[in-house]
Amino acid sequence: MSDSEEDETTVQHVNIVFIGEPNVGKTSLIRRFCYEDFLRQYTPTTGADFYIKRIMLPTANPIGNKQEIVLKLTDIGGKERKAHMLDKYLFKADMIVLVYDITNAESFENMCAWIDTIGSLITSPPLSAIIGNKCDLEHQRGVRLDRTRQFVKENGFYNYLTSAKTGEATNSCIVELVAKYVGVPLTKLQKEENAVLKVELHVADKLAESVARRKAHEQQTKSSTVCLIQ
Ligand SMILES: Nc1nc2c(ncn2[C@@H]2O[C@H](COP(=O)(O)OP(=O)(O)O)[C@@H](O)[C@H]2O)c(=O)[nH]1
Ligand SMILES: [Mg+2]
Repeated sequence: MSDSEEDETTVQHVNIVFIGEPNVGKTSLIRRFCYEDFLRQYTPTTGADFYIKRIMLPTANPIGNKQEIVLKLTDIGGKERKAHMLDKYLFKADMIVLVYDITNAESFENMCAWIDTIGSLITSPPLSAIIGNKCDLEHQRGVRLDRTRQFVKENGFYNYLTSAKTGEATNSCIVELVAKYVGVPLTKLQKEENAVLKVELHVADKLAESVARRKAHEQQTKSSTVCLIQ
């Protein structure tokens, strides 16, 4: 095998659509995953926002090549269930993630309405998961665990508990879902390795950002110098 074969990295695009009631933490989960940040104040999402994040996964192929996954994360505003654009956002979804807030029983019960809406808009909904977010507020839990288990069993969804606030299980749950989608079983070690790779990519993104900022600043300084000369 040549070196170039060994180093070969395939690229795959995966589109995950996040839906659920307003205020459950969809935007916070995505921002935690993409930028490692968390905002306390609530700014409702209108329409939809789109985020791109690259992650590396091993391949199912035993030679051990890596595959780059370009993740598109679609963050849909909680009010979009009744709006007319939802079908457009769902049309190209490879995965749908339904988010509820574990302290808010209504946000859990309303997932049934979301599932009905999805069913009425697309014929064969893709791989889906539910995420119970705000698990740092376990002491305020308003959704019974047996209710969640029953729901997951009835609908055949993957089930996760996360906290966008503390970061608990946020990254691993998204990485695990993507790995399931592309058909790669992840060992615990690989999940940890991936976390490291992701951080490296994040740092690389940040570096690229600061280089771009510096260049823009230099450019500005140059043009203002020109103005001064003129
Ligand atoms: N305690 C706690 N608060 C959270 C968590 N995730 C989001 N929030 C807060 O919940 C509110 C709504 O979050 P947001 O992500 O905008 O919800 P969205 O409408 O579903 O996108 C914001 O005030 C967040 O700071 C979490 O895991 N724990
Ligand atoms: Mg939002």
